[in-house]
Amino acid sequence: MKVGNRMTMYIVIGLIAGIVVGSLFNTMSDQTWVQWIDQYIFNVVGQLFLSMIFMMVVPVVFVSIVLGVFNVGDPKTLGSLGIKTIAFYLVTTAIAITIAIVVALVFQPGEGQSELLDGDEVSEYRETELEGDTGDAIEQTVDQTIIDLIPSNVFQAMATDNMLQIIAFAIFIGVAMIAVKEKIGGVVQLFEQANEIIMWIVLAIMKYFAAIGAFGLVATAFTQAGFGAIQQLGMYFICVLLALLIHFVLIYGSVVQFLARKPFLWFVKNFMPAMTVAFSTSSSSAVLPISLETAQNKLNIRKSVSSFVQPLGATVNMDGTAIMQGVATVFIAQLSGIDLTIGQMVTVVLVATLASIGTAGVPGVGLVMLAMVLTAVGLDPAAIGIIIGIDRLLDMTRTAVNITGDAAIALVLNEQMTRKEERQAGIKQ
Ligand code: DAS
Repeated sequence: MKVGNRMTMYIVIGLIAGIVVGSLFNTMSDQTWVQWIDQYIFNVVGQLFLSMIFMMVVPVVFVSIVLGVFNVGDPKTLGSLGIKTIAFYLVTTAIAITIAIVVALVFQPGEGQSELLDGDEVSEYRETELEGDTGDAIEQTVDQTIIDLIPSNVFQAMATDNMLQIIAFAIFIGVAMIAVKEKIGGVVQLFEQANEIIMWIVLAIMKYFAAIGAFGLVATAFTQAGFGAIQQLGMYFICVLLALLIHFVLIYGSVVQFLARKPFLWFVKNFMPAMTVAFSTSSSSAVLPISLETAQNKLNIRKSVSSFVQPLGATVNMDGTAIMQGVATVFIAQLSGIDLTIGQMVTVVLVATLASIGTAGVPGVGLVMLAMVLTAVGLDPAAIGIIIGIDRLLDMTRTAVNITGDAAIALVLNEQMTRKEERQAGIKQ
């Protein structure tokens, strides 16, 4: 079973229907019957679909990385692949934030809107969301992210969806399987068969539930936020989308065209099924099974590269999120009448890059990390309350960008591995 174009079309139809119906319902959101339909139909349908996909994430990540590491074949190649992967991820994220800051400085979305800081949203957010001093979280993030890389209890890591720890444990298993491969033939086959079963389940979920699930998730988001929320924050919304578009076309276009030497339109067309699911679910983790299947079967990326690079990217590489954080930080500084210094902008780049490393790809996680970025540059984290209303709509787009970056890097590394093998084959001849 594959992620076909027909399924992608059905998901897109579900998305469009969700946007139309949700926007219409948003104009009547004070009606009880609208609230009932939103809560008991849209939200339930959407969350059921999301839960089915989330059910498969830990098995997919664990099995695919074990097989990916084992199929890479030797720890030296794996080490080189790992270093290149992290390097590419950090560079593209830093570029993403820089693009975001430049766009926000040029278009000044926060100019003349300082009254937004006095709105109820800020005080409500301060009372409800901000617990403790997020400023401490930054120091904790640096050493804690390093310490937290290794699970002290693998079952707890899996039970709490701690993706970095699951990835670390899977890497250990994969390397060990390489070391003792003469003695474990059956185990490799077991993992390969488990992978077949898991991927069949994921694709069946997509085939039968993705369209209706996408409709439910988007309909409830637009019923609650609606285009009305965008009007007040139009410039902020446009700046985030513009920065996402520039990064998507300029950076990923260059990476795919010049580093992977593949036509960018071919890449976008073939990766579209994963992008539509990412847009629907607003979760890099939830879309991971589809990202892997699409990358391996449509972009022809080796399983060993795809199943190592993409799960890692779904957790540590969030260019779209970084872009939102870059624009939001400049936006909130402008609301506060503060001109960020170059030093503060560098801090934003570093903290936003670091903040994205330790967090799983789930809906809204970017906004939580934004509190740390704002605190790092001395801005009031409660100002997040201003943008929380439309964040769900932006989350859809930036999540699609997040996973596309992972696939673009996987394509480059796959191409480099192919060229290396061709060179070695040429040398042998
Ligand atoms: N929804 C997150 C993801 O899954 C991104 C974000 O919240 O910014 O990638």
